[in-house]
Amino acid sequence: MKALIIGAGIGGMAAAAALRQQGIECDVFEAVKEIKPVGAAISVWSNGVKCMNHLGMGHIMDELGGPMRNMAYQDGKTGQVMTQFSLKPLIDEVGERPCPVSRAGLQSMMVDSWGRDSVQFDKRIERVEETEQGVSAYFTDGTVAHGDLMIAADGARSVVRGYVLGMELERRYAGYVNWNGLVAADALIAPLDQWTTFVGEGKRVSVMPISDQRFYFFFDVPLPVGLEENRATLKDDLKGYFAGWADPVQKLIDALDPETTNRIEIHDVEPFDTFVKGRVALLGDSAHSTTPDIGQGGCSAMEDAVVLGMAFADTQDIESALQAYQSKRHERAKDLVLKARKRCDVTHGKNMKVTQAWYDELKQEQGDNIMAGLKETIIGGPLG
Ligand code: URC
Repeated sequence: MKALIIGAGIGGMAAAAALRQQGIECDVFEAVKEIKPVGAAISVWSNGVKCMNHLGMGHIMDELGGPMRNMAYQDGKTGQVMTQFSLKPLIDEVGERPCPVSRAGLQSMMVDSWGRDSVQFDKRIERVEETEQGVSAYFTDGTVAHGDLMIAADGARSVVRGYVLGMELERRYAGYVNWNGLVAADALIAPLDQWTTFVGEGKRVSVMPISDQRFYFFFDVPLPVGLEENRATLKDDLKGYFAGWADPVQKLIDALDPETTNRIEIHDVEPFDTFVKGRVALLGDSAHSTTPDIGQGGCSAMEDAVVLGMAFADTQDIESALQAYQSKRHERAKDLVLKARKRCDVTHGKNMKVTQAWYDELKQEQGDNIMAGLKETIIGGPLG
């Protein structure tokens, strides 16, 4: 049996690993010559780490995961700590740690784990054709690949999604712009072993420790969509949006490199239930594109891959296995997208009264409520 994997991002490489564990041959195709993720880093929460372990890629987490042991919220303006606590009770309870990782590092190590020479780059899919016997991928360079099934991990702007759903979906603007990148970890910005978030005015500034004494940082500002983007004014823009914010925030802006800082208008896609048509399955962002607000985009793709592998462990009948994959995944994936959307709205001042109430809550928080929310998200995954 041979699978065509469309996309060599997190979802595609996780799917290839999962199918290989079931003895299924995979040909992997990637649209671009060189993958350049739009996010500098990504949170792999404990559910994602469990998936990576299950898929034989736990070593990547060991190597890339940052020392995120504590969590804190601080008032953006005054810098005052609103809540600060150890994540140990959560880690002990769910049985695995969270691993914020560099996106480029993760991407590269996942491709290496599969075999870099076994990924065909510069292969952009244009069209899918299915017959009783199999499925064909037609690429824009005029070439065609044939397989028994197709896993379309071709991202939030998936081409294959239109084929599976029979219609195109619009992405929904989530209402905020996110600037993200990596800087040298600096204790004057935040403790080196802590996920620290400064909040105020519906904005947020956050740093997460990743490997090699670096911070993943992101700045979120609620803004209209389609504003001009200009690297030359990036620092001044941030200085403007965060005028009067506490010293660590100013230090972070001073420290960042505008050349390697990404500016993303955050979108998601309204959840849908159909991930599969015949021999073709959507996986990862193509099936459920989320805002990053609960750090579950990558994890959800990894979960898809694990469940896909489990489905083929149960049956080698392609259509039955893909149907089982869909029925086990669509509710969970939808939950995560909607949970992220809800958090997004509270965090980013969709209704400032609600956001203010959240700030007030944070000042009373001992960690239990936040960890209960994180736990619920984590244990809802396929590996518990
Ligand atoms: N939570 C995360 C977030 N990661 O775990 C992450 C967030 N990355 O709210 N936002 C973001 O950009």
